[in-house]
Amino acid sequence: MYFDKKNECMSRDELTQLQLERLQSTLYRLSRNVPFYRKKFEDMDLDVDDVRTLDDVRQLPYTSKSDLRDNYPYDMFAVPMREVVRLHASSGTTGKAVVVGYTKNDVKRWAQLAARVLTAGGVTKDDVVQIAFGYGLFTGGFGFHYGAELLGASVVPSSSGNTDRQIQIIQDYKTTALLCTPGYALYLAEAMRKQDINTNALTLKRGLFGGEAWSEAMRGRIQDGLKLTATDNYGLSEIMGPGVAGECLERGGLHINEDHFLAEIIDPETLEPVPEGEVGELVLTTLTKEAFPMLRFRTGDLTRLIPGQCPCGRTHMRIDRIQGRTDDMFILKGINVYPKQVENVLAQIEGVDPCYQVILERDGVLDKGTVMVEAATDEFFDEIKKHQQMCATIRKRLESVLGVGFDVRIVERSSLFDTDACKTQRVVDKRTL
Ligand code: DLL
Repeated sequence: MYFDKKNECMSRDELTQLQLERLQSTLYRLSRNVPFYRKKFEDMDLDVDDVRTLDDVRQLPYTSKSDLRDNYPYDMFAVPMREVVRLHASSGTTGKAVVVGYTKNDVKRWAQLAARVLTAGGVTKDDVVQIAFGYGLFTGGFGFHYGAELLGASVVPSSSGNTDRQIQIIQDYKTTALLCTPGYALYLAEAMRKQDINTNALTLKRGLFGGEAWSEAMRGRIQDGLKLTATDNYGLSEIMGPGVAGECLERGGLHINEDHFLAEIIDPETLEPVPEGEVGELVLTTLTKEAFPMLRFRTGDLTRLIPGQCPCGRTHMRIDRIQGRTDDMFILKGINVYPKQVENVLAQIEGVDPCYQVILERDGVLDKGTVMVEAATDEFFDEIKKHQQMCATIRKRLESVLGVGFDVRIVERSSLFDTDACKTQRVVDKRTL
């Protein structure tokens, strides 16, 4: 099932030509209307007419998150405010939030792209779609909302939070498709387990999750817990919100809506393209955005291109699930550690969930790291010896794989999930300089 077969399945040649034309008109728009880019082009002695092939994109400047912060709130807009019909903002957990704007056309296209990823994830007009992403400045709620309406589905804008009410809505409204962060999906599953709700008797069929990093192990637990088919959805406010890329039911990677976004994967150190299939930083250029076009935006998200064509028939390339961020590495006792490495160790240990949090503290002059991990069952809490053995096993494995020691604490299921933020913060660094 496709929402827009013509564009989702167009030949690669046609797609390349379309991308080039759209890139060129985006460059004109930027050099005409955004002083930041005009100045960059001038400083680099760059004539936009010289961009004649898609490879020429490599001569163009990157845009970083700090460029956006420096131009807060409206200086990156390429249209006057009277043409802007909607404003959203990035979550702003690391510094000032970025404000993004949409024209009427942007909002219309956003709905179409959200409808595409919803359809790819198995949602149809016959579905009752419960959107438990936050409605507000966060793009998750509204972004999916208009896409689901455009599809003709019955939309329940339940927004985030209030778990008991969400569960009641799932049961009473006979929700068939659930949309939220993967962390919240797991939290809902656990809340239902505690309430002895028979999830086999629910009408849930599809789950479209995204907005934060998750793993195959988490997918498995969500699917088992909620009895639905879970697909991964990627997007970011700076580029549009949800609808940038999404998995089809083959679940072999997330198709990027390439007729609207040009993707590159670069080495974050050298800024050169990585060989096809290797992990690097995802860089995105918008090809049709009017109010907030972005040129080579460095997302900070690490992924790789999945080579080959997807059996679903879509010709748009796929990226692997996001494997982390360029800025999420931390240093403990001189050793570089990525949260993904911690997660990989935990995923191989039976009895604990892939839900974890790393706490970094300073004890006098010494750094200390603690890995908190949720138990898969309640049994560890009943038997002290078992609990201690399990902690020791995890400690040993972490040390041998990461080369640095952590304390380990096993905590109850769902206890690490932050219901306000609707996300689990993976690394909490309490060390002060
Ligand atoms: O999270 C947009 C969104 C909403 C996407 C709902 C999907 C579903 P921001 O708040 O700007 O926008 O956060 C964007 O979240 O750069 C990634 O680091 C992370 N992220 C988003 N989706 C995924 C995903 C929305 N599927 C930032 N897997 C991005 C891993 C994700 N990380």
